[in-house]
Amino acid sequence: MDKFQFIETEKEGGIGLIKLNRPKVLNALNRTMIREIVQILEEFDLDHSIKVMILTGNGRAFAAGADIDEMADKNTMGMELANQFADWDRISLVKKPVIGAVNGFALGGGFELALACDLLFASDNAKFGFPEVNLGVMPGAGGTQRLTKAIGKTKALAYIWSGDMMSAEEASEYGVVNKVVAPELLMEETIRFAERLAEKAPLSIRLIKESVYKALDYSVYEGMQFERKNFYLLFSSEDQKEGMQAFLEKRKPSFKGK
Ligand code: DAK
Repeated sequence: MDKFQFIETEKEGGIGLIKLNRPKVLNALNRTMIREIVQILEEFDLDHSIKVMILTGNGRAFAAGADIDEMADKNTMGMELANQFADWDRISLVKKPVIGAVNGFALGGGFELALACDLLFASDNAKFGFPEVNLGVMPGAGGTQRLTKAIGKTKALAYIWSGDMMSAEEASEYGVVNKVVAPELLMEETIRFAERLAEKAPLSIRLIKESVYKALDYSVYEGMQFERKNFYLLFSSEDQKEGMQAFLEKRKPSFKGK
């Protein structure tokens, strides 16, 4: 596919791979690139052949933040009128699993993009951080919220105030990333995990994602009410019949996502 200027995409065995591709500027995110990322996430989300998406960066960065060249002369009302975050907000509406494979710097908007992924695998040389404070701004695409939910107030404030980078090891210790691996194994390990998810019942995977995210906003009681509705909903799927019948017949289920 060559319809994109700043990303590369591949489809293989149920997995949709998205690679940020401005390696000379460490995959700095300009508006077109953000729009392209959102466009392909939405396309893959509707593509029945794709079960899981992986987002990574070409070169030595996942993404070193928003493109500072593009951002430098922006003004408040211009950004508001351009509805700058409209594309960005659509990332969290993606229903299928999105796994981030962080291969180097994930800074500013790059860290926010990583935090918007459902799971993160990282190379042992990955570095996460919010350098906005050195530019006279602050995270604006979810950083103060998602990092705080992930690691708690005191650690989040220390990182966002100082702009210090978090190593892959620290990110793993704090539960920001699921797994840290050697750089040469990053894609292999990420794809292996994605392939395991791709074999599961797609509707279960989808409603589990939706239910788990409710846990971030709802009380336990409200969350459990929501969870129960999704649990019931799966009993109207063909895959529930297939999954349970296959167990009883001691064979592998063949899920259709219906
Ligand atoms: N923007 C533009 N160019 C960048 C860049 C960035 N964010 N990061 C790196 N580059 C460019 C460098 O300018 C350099 O270009 P040349 O000089 O070669 O032309 C090239 O990439 C290689 O970078 P370095 O030479 O600096 O490489 P080093 O290894 O020495 O340093 C570094 C790596 C990552 C520590 C350093 O490049 C760095 O500090 N980069 C900037 C990090 C940063 O401040 N990021 C921006 C934070 S603000 C939004 C969504 C999100 C946001 C805003 C809006 N909407 C949806 C509307 C988020 C805002 C931010 O991210």
